[in-house]
Amino acid sequence: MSAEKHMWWKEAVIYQIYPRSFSDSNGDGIGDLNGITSRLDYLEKLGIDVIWLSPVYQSPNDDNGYDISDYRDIMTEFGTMEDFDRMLAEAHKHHIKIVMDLVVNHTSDEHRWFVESRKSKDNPYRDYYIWKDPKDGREPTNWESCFSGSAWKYDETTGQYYLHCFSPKQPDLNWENPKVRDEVFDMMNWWCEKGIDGFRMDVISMISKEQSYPDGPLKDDGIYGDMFPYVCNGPRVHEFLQEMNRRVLSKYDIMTVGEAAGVTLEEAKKYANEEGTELGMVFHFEHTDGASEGRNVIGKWNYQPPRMPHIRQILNKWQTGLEGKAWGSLYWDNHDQPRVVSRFGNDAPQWRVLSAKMLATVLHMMKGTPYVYQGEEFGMTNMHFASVEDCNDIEAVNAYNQYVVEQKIVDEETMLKCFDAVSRDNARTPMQWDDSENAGFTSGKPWFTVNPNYKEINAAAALKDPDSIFYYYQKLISLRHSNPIIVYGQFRPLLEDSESVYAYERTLDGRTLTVAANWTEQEAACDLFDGLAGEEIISNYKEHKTGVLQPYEARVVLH
Ligand code: TEU
Ligand code: CA
Repeated sequence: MSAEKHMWWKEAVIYQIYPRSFSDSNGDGIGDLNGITSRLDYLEKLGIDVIWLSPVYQSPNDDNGYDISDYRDIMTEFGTMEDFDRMLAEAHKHHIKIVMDLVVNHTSDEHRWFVESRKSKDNPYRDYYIWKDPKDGREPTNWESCFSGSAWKYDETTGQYYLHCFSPKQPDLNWENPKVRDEVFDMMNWWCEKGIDGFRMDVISMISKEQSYPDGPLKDDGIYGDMFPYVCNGPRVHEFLQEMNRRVLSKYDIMTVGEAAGVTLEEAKKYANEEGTELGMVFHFEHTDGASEGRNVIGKWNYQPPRMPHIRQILNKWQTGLEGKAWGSLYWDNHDQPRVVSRFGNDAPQWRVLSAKMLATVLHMMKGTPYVYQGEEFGMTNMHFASVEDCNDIEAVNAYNQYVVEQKIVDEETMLKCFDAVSRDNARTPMQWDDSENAGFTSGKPWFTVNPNYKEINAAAALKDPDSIFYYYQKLISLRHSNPIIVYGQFRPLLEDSESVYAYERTLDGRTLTVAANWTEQEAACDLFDGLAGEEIISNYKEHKTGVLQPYEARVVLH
């Protein structure tokens, strides 16, 4: 028996949809809810259990929906509440649950709460947000926002600054104010009563700020300070989440996952504790935002390819560290990360399929709940950005303006090389459904550039090919549903000194699952399977060699 309690969401596989780029049903070039409904048969065939829906609420789209102006209405471009209700009902008929993206660290500056709050210092909504007087005639702290520039914006009307950890159109809510917590919990209960199946909680680790608001340590550019020590994992964050759990989460059989910027292993054990007093699980970022060792350019912007031993050390630390204490999430990419086969694998035509299957094996045989990002299941790749005009993402455009145009500390060619490697736009190119115009995503003009490789890389081609990445993901998902050892088996690292092979084993009730994967395009020494009597449950090769793993070869044997 495993140390962890058995829960449905621990045995599930989650599929993330970025609605804007998933499927357009009405020809306006923008993905929408009816488009999602039309693709449920495809998702049921893949075998996933849950859809995590990136935000679909009313929003001016300064940050593509992560700036919400009305939590109880659907973004006009995505459809209506009736469309949502139909999608929810159809998903449930397809045995698929729907988890909403809850963005409550901040709202849009067009939310009525902020429109009121900024009117005057004595407005009843003033303390829904974080307002501070100037300090020595300037911003209250030296903090840099996640989207470049100061994290404070001056408001002429009342002569104060407000905090925005992201864009100036995303003012941070003041969670110290019990009225804010009442509003948020009421809204969450409203969605739960509609029958949704859980929440992914956007930057939930940032809702409690250090109330002394100190300056942060200077960052690479020597101008702004790092706010993370004072906005991540703050003094009351667990208190707020335990209150959320009591007033909302504990009343429903739902799944929760916290996107926990800045989370450490020790903090994760609190957020996702097995007693269930806060959240079900969290996302950490050590293997993604921290994928490349050292800094190649500045901040997150680098193009250094990650090394497997660095990634293995991180993932093994989390696998062994959470064991029996808290549940983890497993992901390679999402709407904020570059495409997994380009970043961690090899998207050259001769290696793309093999390396994508290898990476999927490494992740899906681990302990935790796996997440599949739209298009990952058939190996969509990064894009090439020839100029900043090709970019849509506010994070990239602002970084270009700050580092290339204003501060001139990075040249344009280097910045674009970083965009090709790690820009969030890589994940936001339209879903490649088939080889027809615009990859079958829309009959109109797509809101964003379709990756030119859609002619070869698309879902229709994958469905026709029994050896495609799609059917490999389908098998991995099916194996997780039918083998408790994959869900609850204890994790133990193997071959920890290998430069090329990532290996580990899982044990449960006297049985062992041995997993090994060669991360390189050369043969690599590995004798784990030599003479091993057992059942090979999955591999990306049909023939094997003694003593070695072939290029990008992955093998899993149950014995
Ligand atoms: O992301 C929070 C966050 O930390 C990311 O901005 C991450 O640091 C960065 O993208 C790494 O490159 C969440 C959402 O996932 C993101 O899409 C939003 O832009 C952000 O919060 C603000 O809501
Ligand atoms: Ca549309």
